[in-house]
Amino acid sequence: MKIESITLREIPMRLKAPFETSFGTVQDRRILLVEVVADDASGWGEVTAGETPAYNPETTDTAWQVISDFIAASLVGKSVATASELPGLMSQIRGHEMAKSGVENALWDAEAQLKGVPLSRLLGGTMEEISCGVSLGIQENPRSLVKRVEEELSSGYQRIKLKIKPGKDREFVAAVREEFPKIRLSVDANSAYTLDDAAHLKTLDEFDLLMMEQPLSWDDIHAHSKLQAQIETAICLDECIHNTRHALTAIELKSCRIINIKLGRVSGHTEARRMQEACRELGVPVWCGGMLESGIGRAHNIAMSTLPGFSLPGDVSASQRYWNEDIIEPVVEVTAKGTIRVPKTPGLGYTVKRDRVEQLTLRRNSWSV
Ligand code: OSB
Ligand code: MG
Repeated sequence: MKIESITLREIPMRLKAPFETSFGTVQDRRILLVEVVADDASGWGEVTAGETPAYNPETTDTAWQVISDFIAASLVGKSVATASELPGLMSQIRGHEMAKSGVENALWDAEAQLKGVPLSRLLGGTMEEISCGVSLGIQENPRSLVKRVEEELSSGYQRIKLKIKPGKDREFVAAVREEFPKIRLSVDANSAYTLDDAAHLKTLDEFDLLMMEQPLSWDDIHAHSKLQAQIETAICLDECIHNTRHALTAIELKSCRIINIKLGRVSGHTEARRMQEACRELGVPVWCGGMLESGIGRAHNIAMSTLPGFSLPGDVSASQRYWNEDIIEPVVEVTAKGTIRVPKTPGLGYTVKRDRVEQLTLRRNSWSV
């Protein structure tokens, strides 16, 4: 495949409702889209960086700069046999995983189209349907949270994840667990606690949670091993894990029993695939996390979730939970039993609404041979 051109765009997309986590609230997303043309196929990727560096160090603007100044020009004109060669070509760039992921994943889409296969199959995925959960932002009070949970359960979602932070944790989890004693329930703290909170976090053991996601510092695998030794609930790492080495370190240190894989955080499909395979060999379940993606990022998440290591429901849910109008057709829909049927057409399996993207584009950069 010869990389003929790369186009980077920024589009604004407003979430239907504000989404609150321990690190802040977002409603107006600033999303970067990458289009790579290779051998006349056009593939799309999404940069999943946030607007601020509160989840990880990247932002929409840092990704724009890194792709513009260090990635795009160096790749245009290059020929590769497969998209899995791209990490090698970007290896001199430290970090900036989300910037790299947007570019690499676009080429994976193009490659799948050129080969006439669904992206899920090109990646080695085997599932025809994936299991879905939802991530609920922090709510005003326990009562309003219970109401939200009820709505999501009636849509069929198989697992509910509650965002928590100090002061908005135990009481909220207790209210949901009391109302729904049997559901698969998780919490995600996005690094809001320290080891000093170990005794408090241990009190969540009684709620029979499927997992507690990233309670401690975003970059501290070691502290999580100390916490995991003190609590029954399985810790799941999100922010700490950027590559397979990190995953292996966390597993060896017993810092977690589950890993959340996000394409952006681990720099793209090549590394995500390697990580799920390594985890599978060690018997550690993984699942696909979400970053409030547009339909393009969502479609990549669906393809990745078909790999055999993804044995728990992901934060991959219907387009209509996020957007009044998505940028793909058809939009992502969830069945009454809380699954998404994996598309069978070549590439991402959804069509990018070019006119809509064009209309929304705030800035654009293009590189071609
Ligand atoms: O920690 O999983 C997270 C959103 C933004 C940043 C971090 C996280 C999240 C979510 C939302 O939980 C998942 C989604 O519905 O896309
Ligand atoms: Mg998380």
